Amino acid sequence: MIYNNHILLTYNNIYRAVDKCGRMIPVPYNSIVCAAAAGGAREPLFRNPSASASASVYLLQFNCNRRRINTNNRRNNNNNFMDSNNNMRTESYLRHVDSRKLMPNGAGHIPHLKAVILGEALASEEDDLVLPSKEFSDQANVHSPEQYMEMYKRSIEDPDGFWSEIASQFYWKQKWGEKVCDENFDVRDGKIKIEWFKGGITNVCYNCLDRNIEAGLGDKVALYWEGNEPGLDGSLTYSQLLNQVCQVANYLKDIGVKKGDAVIVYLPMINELPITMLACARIGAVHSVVFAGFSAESLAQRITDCKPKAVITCNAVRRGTKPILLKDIVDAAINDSAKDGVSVDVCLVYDNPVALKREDTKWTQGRDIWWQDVIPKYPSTCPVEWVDAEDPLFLLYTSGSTGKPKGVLHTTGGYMVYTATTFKYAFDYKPSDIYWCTADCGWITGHSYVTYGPLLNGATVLVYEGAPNYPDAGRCWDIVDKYKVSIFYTAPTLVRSLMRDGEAVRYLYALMFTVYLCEIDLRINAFGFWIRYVTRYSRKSLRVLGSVGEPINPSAWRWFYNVVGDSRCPISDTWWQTETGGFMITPLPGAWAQKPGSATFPFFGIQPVIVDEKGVEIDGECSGYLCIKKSWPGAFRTLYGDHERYETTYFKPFAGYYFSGDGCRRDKDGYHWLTGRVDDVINVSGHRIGTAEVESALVSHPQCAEAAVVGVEHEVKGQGIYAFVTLVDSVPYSEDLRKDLILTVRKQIGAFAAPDKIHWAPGLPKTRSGKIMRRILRKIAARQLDELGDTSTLADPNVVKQLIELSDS
Ligand code: 6R9
Repeated sequence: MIYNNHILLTYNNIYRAVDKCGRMIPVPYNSIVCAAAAGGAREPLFRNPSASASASVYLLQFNCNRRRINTNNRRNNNNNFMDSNNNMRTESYLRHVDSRKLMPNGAGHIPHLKAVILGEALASEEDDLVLPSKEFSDQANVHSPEQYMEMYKRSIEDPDGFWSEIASQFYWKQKWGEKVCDENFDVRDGKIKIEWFKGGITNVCYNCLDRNIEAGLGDKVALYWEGNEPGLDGSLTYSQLLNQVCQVANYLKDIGVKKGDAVIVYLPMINELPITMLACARIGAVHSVVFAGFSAESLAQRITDCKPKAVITCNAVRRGTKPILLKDIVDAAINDSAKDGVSVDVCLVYDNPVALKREDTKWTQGRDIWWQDVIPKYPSTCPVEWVDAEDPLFLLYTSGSTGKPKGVLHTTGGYMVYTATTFKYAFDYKPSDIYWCTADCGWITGHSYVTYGPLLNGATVLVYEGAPNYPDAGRCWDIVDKYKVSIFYTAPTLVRSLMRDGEAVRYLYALMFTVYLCEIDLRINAFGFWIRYVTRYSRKSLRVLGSVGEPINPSAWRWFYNVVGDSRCPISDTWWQTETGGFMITPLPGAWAQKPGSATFPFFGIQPVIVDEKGVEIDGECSGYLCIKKSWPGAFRTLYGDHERYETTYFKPFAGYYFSGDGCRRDKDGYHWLTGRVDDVINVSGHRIGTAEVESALVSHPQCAEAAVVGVEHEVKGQGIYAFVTLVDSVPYSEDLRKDLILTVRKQIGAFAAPDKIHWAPGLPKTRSGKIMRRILRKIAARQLDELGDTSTLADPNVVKQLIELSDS
């Protein structure tokens, strides 16, 4: 049925229209009747595969009766699921919903448009359940809410038993001591301390490679590598990977790198990056990977802080068409750090002739050395340095509220057990999977879920060097088809940008559709073929999708689910942080229904609590600050060289808890909805508003592609809401549209949340990992243009200039 040029869907007797961009628009029932009566209906356009299915819909509902806030319950062991005696307070029960009665015609594939629009038309996001198929659940590692609850209950009631059973699946030269976990999580009781498997002697590299090879995986592909240029690729089996890791490990030992020494790695996404990380782990050295997009200044800051024995880099890399001269950046950084008294004696440089010729690479004799000239000469076996579970594995710098980056320190045993387990369950990993995570190893996601988590499971991992939209926006799906990728893990920002690139195509679809009605679609269909960025690829191999890095707004979630995953693949929206080492709140894809935009429930052993500003736990349906009660194996142990800052930032704000810095809402069914960093919370006339909430409302407008909201000083309200808005391609800026956007927010959140200013933004200032740099937006909003700070880490620094030019438009 067509309504107002939109495609109309019905579901649960609620009518929604789908606009040209695939977004939902509520439609009053009367309008539909009118539209149909006026001849707007054209049947049959909809097929509903589920209408005939006899499967029932189960709604997982946790009992979240709102309880009185009890200040005394902070320090006992109860959480959302357990009572004060540690019994399962929260009974899970299944509310049985007869799908055949409630699922009307209207959900399902629309044959001619080949778009999939399913399960979107529900009254509110909270009730918008997307269920895994029965086939998926049947084969899943955790296949039901009951199985999850049983395992979760054990992980909380008997964490030592739960985690030591899992840890025993790994190789330990010597088993850990009496205590599986030893912690002080409360600053009031002294120094914060987290230790897991202390006294246990192991090695993560050994567990990733040697152990898997001994188990018969020597010939299995460990790493596929896809270059920036289509056609440039390679692969390494587990045995080949071990050989190369050993050669690098032997070289590092030869130049004097010892257990506990730091090594800075500044490499692009080539196999040599995980190889170097594993080589460091093998000899007990502490790697500190710096994303090869950071400026010389940032790199120098990190070199000065951790004083590495060597820096490992590459002469240059191509991302898209752009060559980036990494060695020049390293040279400048090493010069800078020398001024601060920290000198680097060895710089190992991988020769990447595709991006830059050897002879064009600037060279410092005596310090610089070509990777290819030395590494192949070293033996391909190397004895393992056995380390304590609490010896450091790596340092990863992450930005804090001050200018000085924080060196997040992770140790060996707990991190190993935790990343492996989270990977297995959150992605429902099976040995036949081909896994691709688009993150760079310069971020925590690349540590835990490109390198360690997957390799510990003996998985086949794809490493992609290039830009996701090079040579066009179909590259990701081309790669998925080429390698038969079955698990695809990415960031919402990538989802949105690929979704946006598809917009032009959708306008064309609308045109094609109109012409189709006139029965002359053939030629236009042929034309449409080459620009259908997603649907021209099969993507049949995909089984599980994943999202990380920021809240995924429901419309991006739906596009990811419906278009990329063909409404087949559950999405694991994994909430976690550099500090947490691994997933904290995440769907287990076969176990329960998802809600678009919600990270759902805690992983095993994780006790999330929501507290108010006084640090009082709030139960049931609520919003507040997200904290974690009790430690988990993957937690970071300190900030390198600054344990005090560690305690002040994470453990002092709410004594007795780890404070995540994120806001969170728990809905009536117990689902967790991350609302963004609390430093991004705006307080307007006493109303606390998450920037992510306003952004989500703005992007639900059909003509808004992306939005970023910051607070600005406001004479009357304290803070005002300032929204930067990127429109869908080719939509012109207009006063009417501005009003309409404000109205959308008023409607979705309330008048108090209406933006005071809409600032048109052709693009938003993002880091190369895709995070919006709100610091810059705040300065632009406040017109403090001389205080913009370092913009060199932006993916496109020009964006800032454009925004300033549009300030008063
Ligand atoms: C893994 C990673 C951590 C911050 C975190 C939160 C945001 C990450 C999220 C998410 C909502 C998710 N975040 N995953 N917010 N839903 N699924 O990104 O680590 O770079 O340290 O960032 O990212 O705000 O506090 P990191």
